[in-house]
Amino acid sequence: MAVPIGKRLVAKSYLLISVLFITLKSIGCDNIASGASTSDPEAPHRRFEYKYSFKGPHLSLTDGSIPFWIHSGNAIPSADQVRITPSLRSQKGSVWSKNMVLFESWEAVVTFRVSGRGRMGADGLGIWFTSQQGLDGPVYGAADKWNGIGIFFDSFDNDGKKNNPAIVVVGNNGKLVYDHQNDGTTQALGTCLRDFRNKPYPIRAKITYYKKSLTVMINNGFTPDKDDYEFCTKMDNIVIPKEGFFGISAATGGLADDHDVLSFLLFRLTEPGQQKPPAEAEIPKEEKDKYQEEFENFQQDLDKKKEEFQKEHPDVLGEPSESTYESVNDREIRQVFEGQNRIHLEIKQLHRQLAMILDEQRRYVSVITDEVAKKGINADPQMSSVIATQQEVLKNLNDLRLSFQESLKQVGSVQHQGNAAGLGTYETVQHFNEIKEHLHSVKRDVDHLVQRSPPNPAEKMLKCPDFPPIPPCLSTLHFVVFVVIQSVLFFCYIMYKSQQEAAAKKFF
Ligand SMILES: [Ca+2]
Ligand SMILES: [Ca+2]
Repeated sequence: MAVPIGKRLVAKSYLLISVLFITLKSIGCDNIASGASTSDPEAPHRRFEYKYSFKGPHLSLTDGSIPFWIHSGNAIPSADQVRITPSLRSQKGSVWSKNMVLFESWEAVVTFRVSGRGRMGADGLGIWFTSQQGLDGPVYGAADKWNGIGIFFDSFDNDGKKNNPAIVVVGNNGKLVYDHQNDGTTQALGTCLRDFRNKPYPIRAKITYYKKSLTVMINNGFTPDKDDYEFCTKMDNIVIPKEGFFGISAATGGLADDHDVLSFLLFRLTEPGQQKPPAEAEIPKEEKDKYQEEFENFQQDLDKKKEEFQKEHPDVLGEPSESTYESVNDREIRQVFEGQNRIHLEIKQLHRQLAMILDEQRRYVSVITDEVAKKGINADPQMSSVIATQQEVLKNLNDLRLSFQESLKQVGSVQHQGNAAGLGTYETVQHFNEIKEHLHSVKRDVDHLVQRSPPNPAEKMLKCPDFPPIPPCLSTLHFVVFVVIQSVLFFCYIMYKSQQEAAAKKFF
């Protein structure tokens, strides 16, 4: 099967990162260990073994495998943990170190969570050191008749003695069949009662095999303090295989828990005074060279790929993004929009002013009408003509206002369309034409008003400014001019009216 080069490269880089990360970690752990040994001369020398360990945040590779470990069954490795079993019924899973452990004394620190929604869970989790990898089987997901030692975190109370969850240590020489019905109590070398399910912090189990003694210490997950261990059990004169594999397995039954392992850290223990394993052995020279070579190859591949990509996509690199500069089209559209906005605002303002004038006009008309009503129907014919003219003015103004309203709508819709689909379409041009027509009709109305306003010869005495010649093309300036004319006209009317009133007073 051909694996894509990209994937392979990524996998390689992950492996390198993992190895580097674990190695760096080991330096840190080693320092801690050295610190401990200086305070207690009897304490063993402790050295981290990255080939038998895993932990986040780069626990698994992109292909789902764990460096130096194999997983089987329902186990699901992810970046920061291995879910040995999900909380589904009858699941089994396990992870096992690929390499055989060849040193005699060790300390394993396992961080895990057992969590489920029920008050009771099942079945439990096993930590193993056995001469063979027990990839599959009935004992917490691992093989029965194992040769070595199993530390079981038994969630389910099979014998009904209300003594679960419990931690049970069972040794086997490869012939014993695990006593599930009694929760292994008949075979237990050591045991302690601890509830390890659903704790706020992960559970930590520190299992030490040193000078033929096996000690199990538990951090109960109630505190974030990682070194807060409690004694669980200790077995002296225990003989376990000299060489073997580490494993973690879990199983669910009718009830189910998530069994998640966050890390497995292994330390090699050496008695003080004994010759420490050579520091060089941590990463043998040939292995170092191999990784170095792999890294260089990876770097070369990466550079090559980069070059190829640049060749294939010359437009992607080396050119500033197009958004930096404005194209001619974009600029035109922007300018049109800005112009549109200005027109829109001007028309709006005109509309408002027109409404005000209309109100004023209405007020005057009502005042005059009242006046006429008071004077009787046979009033001055001049007065009737004034009223008629006023009403005409009112009507024209109203028309003018409606026209403006229509224009406003048109401009608004054009802007909306422009925003949605860009400018320059046929519809837009049409809208512009319509607006133009409306504006022409407005102009006509204004002309009409100007012509009709002087109702009698008295008006002629007043000098109103000349109407400016209207250029063929319309602009917002013309609107302003119209409004000015309208205002002047209005002023003229007021003057005229006051004169009329003065004249009427003379009659009576
Ligand atoms: Ca059980
Ligand atoms: Ca039990």
